[in-house]
Amino acid sequence: MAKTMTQKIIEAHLVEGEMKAGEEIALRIDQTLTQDATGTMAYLQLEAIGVTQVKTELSVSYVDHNTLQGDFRNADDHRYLQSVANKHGVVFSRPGNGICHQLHIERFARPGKTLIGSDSHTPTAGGIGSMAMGAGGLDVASAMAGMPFRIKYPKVMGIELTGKLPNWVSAKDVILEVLRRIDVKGGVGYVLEYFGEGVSTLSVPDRATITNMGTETGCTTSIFPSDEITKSFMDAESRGDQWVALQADDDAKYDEMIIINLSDLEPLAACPHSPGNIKPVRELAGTPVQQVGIGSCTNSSLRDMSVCAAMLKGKTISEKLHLVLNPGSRQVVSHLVRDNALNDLVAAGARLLENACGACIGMGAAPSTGAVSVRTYNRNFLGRSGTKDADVYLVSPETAAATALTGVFTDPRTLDMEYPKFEPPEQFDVNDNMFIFPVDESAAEGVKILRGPNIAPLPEFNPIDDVLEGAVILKTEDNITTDHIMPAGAKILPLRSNIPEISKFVFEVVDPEFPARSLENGGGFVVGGENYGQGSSREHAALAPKYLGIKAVIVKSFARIHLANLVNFGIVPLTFENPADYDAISQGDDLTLRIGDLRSDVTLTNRTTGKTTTLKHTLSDLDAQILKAGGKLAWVRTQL
Ligand code: MIC
Ligand code: SF4
Repeated sequence: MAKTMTQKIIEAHLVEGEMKAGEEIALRIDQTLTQDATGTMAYLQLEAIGVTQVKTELSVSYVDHNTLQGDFRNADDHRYLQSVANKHGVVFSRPGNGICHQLHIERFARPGKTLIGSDSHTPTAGGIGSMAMGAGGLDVASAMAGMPFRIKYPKVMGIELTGKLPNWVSAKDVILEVLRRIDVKGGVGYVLEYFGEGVSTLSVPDRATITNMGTETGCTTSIFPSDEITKSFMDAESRGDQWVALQADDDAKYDEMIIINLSDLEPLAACPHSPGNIKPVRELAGTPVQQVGIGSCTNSSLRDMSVCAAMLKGKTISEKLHLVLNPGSRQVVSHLVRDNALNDLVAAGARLLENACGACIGMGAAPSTGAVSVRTYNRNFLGRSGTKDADVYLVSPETAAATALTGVFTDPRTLDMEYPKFEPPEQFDVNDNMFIFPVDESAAEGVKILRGPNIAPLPEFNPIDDVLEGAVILKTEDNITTDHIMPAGAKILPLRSNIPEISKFVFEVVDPEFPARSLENGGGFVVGGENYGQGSSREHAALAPKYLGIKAVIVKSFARIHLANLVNFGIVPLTFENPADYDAISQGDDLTLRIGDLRSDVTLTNRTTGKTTTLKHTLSDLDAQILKAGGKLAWVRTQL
């Protein structure tokens, strides 16, 4: 039978389950990655599981999110991460080396391999043909401990690319076009698989931009074929020997199909406050802009930075705005220095930030009050920039640089300028000296793990009762992101290793009284709409509400990673059988939920209104066991 790339990789890694849409399958995981903001929890959990050496082919711990080091807390986390990596056989990427996804595709990702990462943009590695998925930290810790990763067997959406991108239109516009068509929920349950003659016109970093931001469609992951272009990229990274070919069979069947003619695309922008709110840049042209950001894991490759440098060369950015740059890696910077492109950027007035996530996650460079900020990043959720009333737009590097020059939203096609052509180098500057490779297993016992006062012990949770009672502490709308549930930014990110402290900020942008109200009520329930928990993989969005006593979340539908995180931390995820039942519940209502052993539907009695309704769930028997045990950590311990 003809197969898609997804089917080929799954078949080669299937440990349990049947390859049928919607069935739970377990996959062997070859590689893992973590970053510091989710990593401290993941390694505390790995320690709690009690495995001495990781069982994967490769596990890498990156430091790129929490790099401000405003006080001892971030620095302590980094020290912990370095020591724990060394002890357990994990490669450690030092702060300053770059952003995890850019580095992973440069140095480690491989076609045909499975990768899970405690970051929702792990699918970036799909640009090189890896089946790379975002997951909660505990799932990544379990994979490091050698356990398989469980997902619902995905459907495959074939995205056929034809034609060739016109000048001034680039990979970011392709993924913005995908988002224009299917929005932030359209990918749920699917792998987005790219194929067609247009694929060969895109470089690996271009493909990685597309798979990176594919996350915003809610998909399980996105993947490109591994072809001659992939091979030359890997050759240029001095690892051509790791290349293998991968593509779908000619007559492979897709569950869904989209055709995009690259030649027809134009510069696009995602408007506030959703990556799926797409408009052509020409319709926004002329809007005054106060900040431009170029970089992040979506658009910080050498190509992206070099094109911007060529556009800014010999010019000065508009005095009406600030331009901040966060390059993806030291390799990128080293080339920019050699080509004098860094000088072109800085001379034009760009502010050079660290090779890290930076402004993308609100770590510095927050826009001014009510500002319009135009960024090459992948998310523009409310408040994520650090300024609640800022309007953040997501665009290509070309649109960002054009806007930086004029001070107003600018379609780059309207500039009086020749389109800069970029030729990728035949050989990249490979320098792995900011990776620390772990000591040999025999020496691991002597490695001391260094902890600081901000690294609080993991909270322990009890098994769950058959009947849950309490009040609706919060009722929310559709598309609540994990940035709404557990915000990040310079104030809150340093608390990622300290659940009691970070829980004080749960739902801060929605309702700052939430934590106090939940504690006063002895916990209770959250009610929500469609696509609850989209966005970041941060398990703190489950762990911190659990710590505040949240017992169940009842919504119209869930996003994949958040649903898994709720199970992992013992919060029961339930959905309304009839979406109109959502309307019949108000914040403050007292509820009784008979969950039993979670093998069947759940009855909800609203003690305030007297109404009884049925709630559904999609939990497997294993999920039910994990939940009843009080979460995955408690359950895993019983298994090892
Ligand atoms: C994000 O882009 O939202 C993050 C910050 O990278 C998160 C991870 C986190 O919250 O630590 C993600 O994408 O998973
Ligand atoms: Fe970092 Fe932003 Fe990428 Fe998340 S989306 S990994 S915060 S650069």
